[in-house]
Amino acid sequence: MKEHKGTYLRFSFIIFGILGLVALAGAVLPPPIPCEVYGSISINGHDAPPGTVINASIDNQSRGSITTTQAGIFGGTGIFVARLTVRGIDGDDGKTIAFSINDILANETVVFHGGTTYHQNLTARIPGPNPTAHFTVNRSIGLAPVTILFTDTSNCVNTMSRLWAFGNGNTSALENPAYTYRKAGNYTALLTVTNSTGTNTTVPGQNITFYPKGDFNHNWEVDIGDVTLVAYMVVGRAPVILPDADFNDNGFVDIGDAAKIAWFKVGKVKEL
Ligand SMILES: [Ca+2]
Ligand SMILES: [Ca+2]
Repeated sequence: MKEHKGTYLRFSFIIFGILGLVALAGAVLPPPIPCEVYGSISINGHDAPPGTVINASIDNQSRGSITTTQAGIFGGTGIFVARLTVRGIDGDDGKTIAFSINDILANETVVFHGGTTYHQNLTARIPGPNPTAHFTVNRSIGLAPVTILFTDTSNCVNTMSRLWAFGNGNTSALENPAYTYRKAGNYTALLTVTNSTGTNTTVPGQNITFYPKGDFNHNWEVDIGDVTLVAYMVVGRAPVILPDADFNDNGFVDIGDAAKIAWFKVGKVKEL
């Protein structure tokens, strides 16, 4: 019995020993072979500067990172070039690697397969403030026809497109257009600017008012008041001489202009 007991004990030790080794082996199974990633790197379409930190993660857990030393590139194909090493853990094979660029999630991913070297360019976009459309005009009131200079003063980084609406159905895509209003009227000019962050339109817009030619008192018609005013200019009794009263384009307000507006008022001439 003793002999049997000793055999049994030795056998048990062997069995438990094997089980222990198996358990130990399981505990120290080598992790998957790392994979490596290299490529170009850009933020908002521009080369990311040196010092940019790229982090690789699987299941929201970091698996490795690299800090760039050149603009727009991380790693390369050379033997001694440092690449982004992604050290997976058991079970990572086939999972998605997400990348962050200075903590901004990159647009691209790759699938983890140990031992693979990936050429994967990375891009990220840091959202900026939404654009704010704004513009100025060199004048917004007067007598038609008149050419207005519009100047885009929007707060809009890297404007991709702009659309001017002059309030009469006409538009322009120029940066700073000059537009001639030929007919008297009230107009509301709008500017819409767009960049990668969004689009914005001036609200409520720029009111532009041009009265009919010769309507110096701004009541939307050439009346006796306007005729009288020009006559006063001619005789030097008006407070100011208005260049717009030079209807015959001879460089000053003279009796010819007074006569022309008077004839226009009574319908003897069709336009000023
Ligand atoms: Ca008038
Ligand atoms: Ca004149």
